[in-house]
Amino acid sequence: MKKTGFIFDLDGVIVDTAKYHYLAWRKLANELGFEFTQGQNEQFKGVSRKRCLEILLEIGNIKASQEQFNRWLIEKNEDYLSLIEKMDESEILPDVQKVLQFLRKYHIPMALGSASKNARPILEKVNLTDYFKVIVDGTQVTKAKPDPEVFLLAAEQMGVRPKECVVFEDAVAGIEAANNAGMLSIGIGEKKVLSEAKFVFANFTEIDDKFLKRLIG
Ligand code: B16
Ligand code: MG
Repeated sequence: MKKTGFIFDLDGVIVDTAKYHYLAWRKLANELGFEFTQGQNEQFKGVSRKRCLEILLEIGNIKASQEQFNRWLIEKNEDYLSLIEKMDESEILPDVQKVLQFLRKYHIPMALGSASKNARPILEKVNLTDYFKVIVDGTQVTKAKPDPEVFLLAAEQMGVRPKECVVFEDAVAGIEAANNAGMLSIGIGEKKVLSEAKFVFANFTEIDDKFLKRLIG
């Protein structure tokens, strides 16, 4: 199963920004007068900012004009940006660098495939930009995960065929997108949540060189 291109999701795979997204959405929900739980936040993972707000307003049973909707989008993003302002390398999830370094040693091209419009500045903050040959983020895609667009674009820009790509994802929609792209999906998180993934690991500490060597042939 020789794999020649590796694609990484950002939020929840490389860094735990999901918790900051959650806090910013919860703040908005509370301002609007309702609760937003961590369980509900699961469905926000890998989903675009706009779609997240649509879901949030459905949860709160709130109707909004286009203008108000856009103002809340801006407000949430400003809150999120202030929460991640001080982010640094210490927020990289365990053993991410180990895997990136292993793949770099074998000259395997790597791409970032994220729904986030803030992906580039976050990679800069945690000092990982240089590992990635390609960065595809929320500013470049028109169709959200589970559509495979983000990963297909990453494969094309790496010059690797989709079936030779591996995708690391923490979101149900992201695993579906990888499968829809014909790529090998690896879930980072819980098996019961990411049941559609080909392999699931709790985090990168569970992924050893032997497994990676098997992937790259
Ligand atoms: P932003 P990923 C996704 O990133 C997050 O999982 C999702 O919760 C968020 O709403 C989305 O990015 C958009 O983020 O508001 O920064 O553009 O997991 O695809 O890296
Ligand atoms: Mg994610």
